[in-house]
Formats: sequence, C-alpha cells, structure tokens
Amino acid sequence: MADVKEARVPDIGGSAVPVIEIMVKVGDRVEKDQSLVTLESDKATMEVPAPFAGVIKELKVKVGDEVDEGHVIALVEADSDAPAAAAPKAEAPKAEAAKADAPKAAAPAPAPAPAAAKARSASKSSGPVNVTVPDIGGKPVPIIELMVKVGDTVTKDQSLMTLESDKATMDIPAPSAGVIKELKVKVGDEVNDGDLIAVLEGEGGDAAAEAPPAPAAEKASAAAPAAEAPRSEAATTPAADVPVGGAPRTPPVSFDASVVMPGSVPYASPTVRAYARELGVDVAQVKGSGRGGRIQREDISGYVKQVMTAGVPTSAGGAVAGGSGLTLLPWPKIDFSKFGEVEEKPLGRIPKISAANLARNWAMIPHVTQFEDADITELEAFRKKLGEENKDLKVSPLVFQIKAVVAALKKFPQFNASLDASGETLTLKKYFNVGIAVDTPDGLVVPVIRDADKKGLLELAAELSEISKKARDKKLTAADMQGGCFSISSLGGIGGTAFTPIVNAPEVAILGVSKAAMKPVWNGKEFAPRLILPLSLSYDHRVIDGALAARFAVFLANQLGDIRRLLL
Ligand code: CAO
Repeated sequence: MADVKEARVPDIGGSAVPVIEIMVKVGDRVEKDQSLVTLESDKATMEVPAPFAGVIKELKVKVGDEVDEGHVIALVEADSDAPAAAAPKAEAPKAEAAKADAPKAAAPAPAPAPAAAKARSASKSSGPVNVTVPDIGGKPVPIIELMVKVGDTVTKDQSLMTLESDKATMDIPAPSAGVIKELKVKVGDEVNDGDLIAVLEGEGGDAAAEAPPAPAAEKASAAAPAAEAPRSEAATTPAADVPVGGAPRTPPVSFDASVVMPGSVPYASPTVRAYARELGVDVAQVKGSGRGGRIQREDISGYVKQVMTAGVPTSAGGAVAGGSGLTLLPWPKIDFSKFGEVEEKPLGRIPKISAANLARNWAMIPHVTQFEDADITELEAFRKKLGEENKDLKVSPLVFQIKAVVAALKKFPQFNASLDASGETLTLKKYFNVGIAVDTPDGLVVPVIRDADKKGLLELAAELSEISKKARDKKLTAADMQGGCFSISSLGGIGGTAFTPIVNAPEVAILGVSKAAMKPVWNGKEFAPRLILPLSLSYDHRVIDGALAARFAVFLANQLGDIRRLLL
C-alpha cells in the first residue's frame, strides 16, 4: 500500500534560509534523491533531495519561504518499497557527523572555536601555506572556475576557486593573505576532501588584520548582530595547512560553503555568480541592490536586460545595440486577454538561461550560415551494419558527424577557437571537445563530449547515449557542459531540410544537421537514388571568412561521403 510521508529539510547548519526555487509540482513523480527545492543562503545554494521515490501529493512551501531543519517541504505518496524514514537519508550521516562537532547554538553560525584560533595564529606566520579542500562530504566534485592565477596577490578569505556538485556551489577562500605560488588544479579537475589545490606565499605579519571583513569564525562565535548573521554563516576561518574552514564543521545539505567577499571583489553568492557566468556577465560591472550592496539574481537579469535594450557595453567590450545611435524599441506590452482566453506560464530555469545566452549570441555575433549536402548512402549502410553487430548500443548518425567534425577542426584550426572579450585575440585550442545540443522536457542543454579525437565510434556511441540520458534525467553537472570547442545541433531525428543554428559563444561555429532523405543525384550518366544529409554550418564572421567556411563544409561532406576518410 502506498503511504503518504513527509519530505523534510535536513540539517542545514542551524539558521533559516529562503527557498529560491521549487523544482516539482503536485502530481509529479519523483525518484529518490531527485531535487525537490533549492535553498540559498548568502554563502551557498543547496538542493533538497527526495528521501524516497513517490508522487508529490502536496507542497508545503513556496518560493520565498524561510525554512530550517525539519521543516516539511512536501507530502509524498511513497512507493510501497520506500524506506520508512522521511529524512533525506543520503545526507543524514554528514548531518550527524557535523552535529557532534558544531553544536547548533542560537547564533546562526556555529563556528568551531579551535578553527578560529588556529586561523589567527597561522595568519601571523609567513612562508608557504598549503590550501586544501575542506570537508565536502567525501565525494569528488569538479572545479568550475578559477578566480586567481599564479602571481596574484590575494587577501585573506578572497575566493580562489569555485567547486560545484549537482546539488551545490561552493567557493574556496584563501586561508591567509599572500601571493599565489602554485595552482595545483585546473577547471574541470575533480577534487575531494583534503586535496592540495594551491600554495600561497604568506605575506607575514598580521595578515588577519588586513582582511577586510572580520574573520567569519570570530564573528560567529560572538553574538553577531542580526544584520551580519548571513555573512558569518560561513563559519570558517581557514588555517594554514589545515583544510580550509577546518574540518569537521557544519555542512549544509550537500557541502558547506565558505565565502567572504573582501574589498573590491563583488559581493554575490556562488549561485548568483554562477548565473552571471552562464550569461557572460562580469559581476564587477553589476550594481548590487541587496543588503550591503550584495548582488542579487535580479540585478544580473536587470543588467542583461539593460545591455540588450540600451546598448550598454558588456563584459565582452562591445555595445549590443544603439552603437549607431539607434535605440531599440521597448518590448511590446499587450493585454492579450482583450483578444481571447490566455494563460500565463513563467519560463523555467533552463529556458531562461538559454534565452539570455541565445539573445546575446545572436546580437553580438555576426552570423552567416553555409549550407552543404553530404551523400551518406554508404555511411548509412555501414552504420546499420555496425548497429546490428552491436545491438546493445545505439549507433546514432551523430557519432559519425562527431568524427567528421573532429577531422575538420584538425584541418581548419580557425574553427577550434575563441575570440577574447576585446575581440582582438583568438585562442586556438589543441583539444577537441564537441558539444551536443540535447532537447529535454525542461529545455535545451549542451553537454560536451571531451577529447572526441581520442575516442572510437563505439565509445562515442556509448557516451552519446549516456549524456543524452543524463540530460533528460536532469543529472548533468555544470562541468558536463563546459569546455566545448564546437557544437552540433541535430534535428535529423525530427525533420526539416535546413536551419540556421546560433553559435554557442565563445565557440565560433556550430553544425546544424537536418533529416537525411533519398534524392535523385546525377552521376554523369543518370540520376541515381542517394541518401542526402543536409548540413547547416553557422559561423562567427569576425573569425571565419566565407571561403574558409565553404571549405570546412565541403570537407565535412567529403568525410561523411567516404567513410574510409573517417578512419584516417
Ligand atoms: N537523418 C535521418 N535520420 C536521423 C538523423 C538524420 N540526420 N539523425 C538521427 N536520425 C534518426 C536516428 O537514427 C533515429 O532513428 P532510429 O529510431 O531508427 O534509430 C531517429 O532519427 C531518432 O534519433 P534521435 O534524435 O533520438 O537520436 P540521435 O542520436 O540522432 O540524437 C540527440 C540524439 C540527443 C541529439 C537528439 O535526441 C536531440 O535531442 N536532438 C535535438 C537537438 C536540438 O534540439 N537542437 C536544436 C538546438 S537549437 O534550438
């Protein structure tokens, strides 16, 4: 018999935080560990997972509600085989471990006092300081951004890098002021508890005194005034040679986040900065409307809107509109209900992000689309044969297109490049990561197949199935969608004869693939039936000339037309 149970907020470190997103609705079927809602403090975002599989019967929270540990989020009619406990089990051990060391006092930031003490003494010393990953729960997570480079001078608590799991984002702050001597990691690397990520040359002297905000842990242990509470939530003042933040400490749902944005570094939560990154917005250009100038999500959206309508220079250094003195008309505001029945539906998270990216790319990149046909008659026969020999795999036409694209990128390196923000320097890439546009019920996502040049057809087929499934199951992480060199958007499974895909900046070209069809082709003596695949290559005309694009497209078609070439 199905049983209605409560899904509750797990231990999130003692203070109430707002719900910023609800990812399910009444009637939805959820799997165990599927995210139900997102909570966000100043320092971290965390998704609360379903403790068991079932159907959402009632939602007990709405966006904006503040919740803390034990708050009921939803009533879920659990599958009959679901475990009895209603608390999210996966996270329970971490929460329990944390409780032992960080008693939840009335103060919102339960900082372990020894960590604070260590931090102070460490900050007085000079010499190399190892920066290591704090306790993040024992699961490797990717680095999605490095905010510093070797030689940079950093202040204590300045964010060095951002980690992102599929449930949370977290910044790693500098344990003391100093100069970055070594970076042991790069974007995309996966790190875990205790990993050495950087070496700092401490400045010596009382570095703590230089850190603009008072050490978080120090504040936390005092009776912090209410207005300061969210800042001290980080509850971590890292010590040299101990994991940043000192472990163990109170992790929220997935892992604790410790961010204190000092001095001139814009003050924004990791999610807001991740959002800004996704839209290509430099947070330093955005004015925060939150408490103490904190940058909110709406500030980023407002900034993008302003750029798109008023021609304000963007972080990419260009003016989007109005450069010639023209001003775009405001968006038409119409009461459609005057004309008939209507229904309003807010855009989901993915369509909103896509919309902003597509609008920027369309407005800023001078697009041209080159069309070409590939004769894939032989290729298709080979693909079918390969499929029959490997029945456990779906050998999609796309895997051959990936191979052909890699060969074309090798021959025409200008296509495997990115233009910098000033529009003056091209970065040529020596790796071959291919993004694949995947249509999901929640919107368009572009996971990346890394090092496609090093993978065989069957390996690519397996990986393509895996990432498409991951995309549709909402399991893609930010890292899965980064590092692309060139994208393929295939509508071949649906139909159409051609289309003009939008370049996925900062890439410089994208291949659109339409549905192959049998066509009569003149072979010099007669019209013969051939299977013709339409290709649409859109490119950034600032980087690629029309002649080069035509050569690239012809080369691609030749690759697909003669499968022996794909083996070269
Ligand atoms: N011509 C003819 N048939 C094609 C084809 C083509 N170019 N490409 C694929 N097909 C066939 C496949 O072989 C498959 O046939 P079977 O069912 O007989 O095996 C069928 O069409 C369905 O293919 P698919 O779309 O499910 O699988 P895929 O591997 O070709 O593509 C993926 C995978 C993830 C790219 C695709 O599912 C998808 O999401 N496409 C949409 C991408 C998109 O939205 N782009 C627009 C971006 S801009 O808004």
